Amino acid sequence: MRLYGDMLSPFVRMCFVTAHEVGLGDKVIHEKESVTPTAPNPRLVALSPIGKVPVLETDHGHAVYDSRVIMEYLCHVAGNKALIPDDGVKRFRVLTLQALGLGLGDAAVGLRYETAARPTALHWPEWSARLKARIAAACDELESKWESSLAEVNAGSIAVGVVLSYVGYRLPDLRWQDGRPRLAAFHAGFASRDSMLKTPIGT
Ligand SMILES: N[C@@H](CCC(=O)N[C@@H](CS)C(=O)NCC(=O)O)C(=O)O
Repeated sequence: MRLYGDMLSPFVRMCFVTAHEVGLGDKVIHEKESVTPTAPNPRLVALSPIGKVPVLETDHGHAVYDSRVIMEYLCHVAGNKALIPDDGVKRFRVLTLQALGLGLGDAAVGLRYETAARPTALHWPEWSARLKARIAAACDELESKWESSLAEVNAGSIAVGVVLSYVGYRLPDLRWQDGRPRLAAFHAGFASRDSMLKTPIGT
């Protein structure tokens, strides 16, 4: 199977991290593609009308997107029941943590586009402030309420761990670690996992 995108995208990276975590690292071919919000990438649009990364092309030629569906697909192919448990209570806890990580990722990528891609004359400070507030609120929630789920490797902790790396890399001025020692400790441990070391930002 082929996975399109690059590791600058946290959504792409979390799919590659998942592939390594479920033992499919060498089965997923990396098709490096980059994106900008205003110019569609024809290779991606041929696979998905949404035109965002990541997109996975299965061995049967089917397109699978977006990141949360690709993560589940990889677990399914590997027969892995640990990253997205079947058990109801655990399952929806993990999926909610994953949604929190993805929401944090949407806000962080959105803020990056606002500050680095949008022409200065079109800046909308209230929107940037709202995105910053959303990032802070998500980090506060992760610090205070999710320690036990983050202690396990699951689809939620993967999404959160990867997105926090992105926030630190692209939005260092936010200093997300400040005042959040438990989240910082989680991230330090997660960032040293083999799956993270094999998928560095920029590859
Ligand atoms: N909901 C999507 C979000 C993916 C996403 O936002 N990808 C960004 C890169 S980080 C993208 O492709 N942006 C290009 C665009 O907006 O056209 C997912 O989880 O996969």
